Amino acid sequence: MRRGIVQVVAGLAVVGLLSGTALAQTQPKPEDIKKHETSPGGQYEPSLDVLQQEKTTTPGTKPGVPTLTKAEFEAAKQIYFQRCAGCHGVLRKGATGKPLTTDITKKLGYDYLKAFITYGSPAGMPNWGTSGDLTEEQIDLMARYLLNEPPQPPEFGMKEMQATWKVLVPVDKRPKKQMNDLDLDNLFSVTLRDSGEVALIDGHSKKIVQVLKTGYAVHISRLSASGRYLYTIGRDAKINLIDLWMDPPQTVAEVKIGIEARSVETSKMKGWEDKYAIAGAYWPPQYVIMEGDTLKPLKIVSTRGMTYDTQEYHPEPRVASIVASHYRPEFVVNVKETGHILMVNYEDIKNLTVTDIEAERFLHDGGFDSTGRYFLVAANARNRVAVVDTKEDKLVALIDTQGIKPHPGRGANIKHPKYGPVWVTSHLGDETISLIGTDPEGHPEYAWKVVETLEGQGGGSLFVKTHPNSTNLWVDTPLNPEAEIASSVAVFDVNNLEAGYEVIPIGEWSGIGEGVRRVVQGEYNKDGTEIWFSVWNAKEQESAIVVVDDKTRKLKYVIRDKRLITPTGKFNVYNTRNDIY
Ligand code: DHE
Repeated sequence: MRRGIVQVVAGLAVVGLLSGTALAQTQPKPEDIKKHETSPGGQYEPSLDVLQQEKTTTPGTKPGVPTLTKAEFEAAKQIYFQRCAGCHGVLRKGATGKPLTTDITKKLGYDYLKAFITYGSPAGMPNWGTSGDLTEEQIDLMARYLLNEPPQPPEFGMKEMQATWKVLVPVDKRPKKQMNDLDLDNLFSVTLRDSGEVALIDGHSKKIVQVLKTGYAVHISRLSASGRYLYTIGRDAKINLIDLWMDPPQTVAEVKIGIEARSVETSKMKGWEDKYAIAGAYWPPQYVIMEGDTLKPLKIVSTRGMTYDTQEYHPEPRVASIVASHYRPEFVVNVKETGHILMVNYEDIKNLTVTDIEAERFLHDGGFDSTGRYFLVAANARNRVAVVDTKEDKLVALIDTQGIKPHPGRGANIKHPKYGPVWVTSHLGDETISLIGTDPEGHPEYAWKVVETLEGQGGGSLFVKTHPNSTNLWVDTPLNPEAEIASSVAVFDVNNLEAGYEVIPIGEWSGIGEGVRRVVQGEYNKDGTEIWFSVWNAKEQESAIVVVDDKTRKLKYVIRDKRLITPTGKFNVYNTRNDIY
């Protein structure tokens, strides 16, 4: 279960077995039930949907431990990977949540576990029972499951990778020049989350050019430095390499680099354009360097190792965001649970050099400042942002963002009238929008400090966005519990931030009447004259993309098409390959 059981479990493990009084304390007083409800920030934790399907061996039963039938064990395992592993780890050794290994759970006992799963805790453990997310039978099952040894999911090494690797169109059979008449720089790759596809949409006509089959629930798209190749990564760790020069664009190679994954990137350093690709996995905890134009896996590196601070072994530190340095032939690999930022030099893959920067635990998502030199990444469970200088390969600062659970996406770079260039992040846990100074040369007194905070519509924000040609700062709130806030966005005038925000009712503008119409992730066109928002409904409902004129903030176009199933992330080719945001 997610964060929370945490502190209590640790405390009780020290004291020993639970007393009756302690057990009673897990059941909150009726007037305190509300405090146990899960916040939007608490709900936004990894669901290991692919890993739950994997075959694992069922550990044998031990004396004094409740027996589970094979079917019960499978059902409990699925719930665990979907709901609990994101915080407590695949092996139950702890991540943002504390460990739930059997030495601890046995001391806590069945009744305690059951009550805790039912009511959650104000510290962050979701109230699975009282929220109605899990039934009483499921909670009974989970309490018994936690008393049994956890299953060990399989590894995924070179043999497994090679077995999935396919070059569908060999390099010498590919076109030598662009064969279609698309304006590739203004093409958008749009994740169709629940259909396992991406849609390529023309930025001018707003027509879907092509829908391509991909891995399961693609997380992000990234572009090669030349703009020719598009890489997508599914949650199932499947990468598709799409050649945008073909008519129509199509997948030319694919490979699976693990079982659960979220990030992919390609080499961008001058002289190394399009040469390598890299992807990071949640399970097994590893990153993989591949040939850029074929996806041939070349090198697998495990991220298992010591936490940066207490220097204790962590068996499953996931790979979160990865970006490509513009200053050195390096990838910046963010290792979540142990808090290391790895500068992986790809000049000599056989004798790999990695500069390991101690940063902060629970690194998640981030982006560059406006110069492309500094990389800012949120350690979201620590309410901090770490800043790395990619020219010097050094940590520059660790900044308390003054909000709860920063979640920048790649962030937004605005020119502040007083503080100069600043990078912006919003938060999952509250309405704070934090502005961090990023100009140590021109504005040294403001560099790497929160220079200002703004108040947005509320918590549940995932992404902020602007463009160098715009003076608007857009802030979404798709995970806010209020439907009206989740289906609209706030927009600030960068030159008059104190005036507050204007609310733009994107969900309403979509013309769709059904569903929550969560509005997620603004993405600009190449020129920065319009911004696209996804209106994200459930799979069986209608979704849309709403295009807003950036200058007038008025509706420009609504893309409604039955093929647009659960659109979420959108990646403009030009902006993505040049790190413009
Ligand atoms: Fe994301 C970026 C992980 C849920 C949409 N997400 C990222 C990155 C990571 C990550 C590590 C950075 C990748 C990079 O830059 O290399 N996301 C996770 C999770 O672990 C989490 C919390 C739960 C899960 O089980 O996956 C999660 N993410 C979501 C969603 O539910 C979203 C809203 C919808 C979806 O499509 O799944 C979502 N994540 C995105 C998007 C980006 C992203 C659109 C890229 C934003 C950008 O502008 O770069």
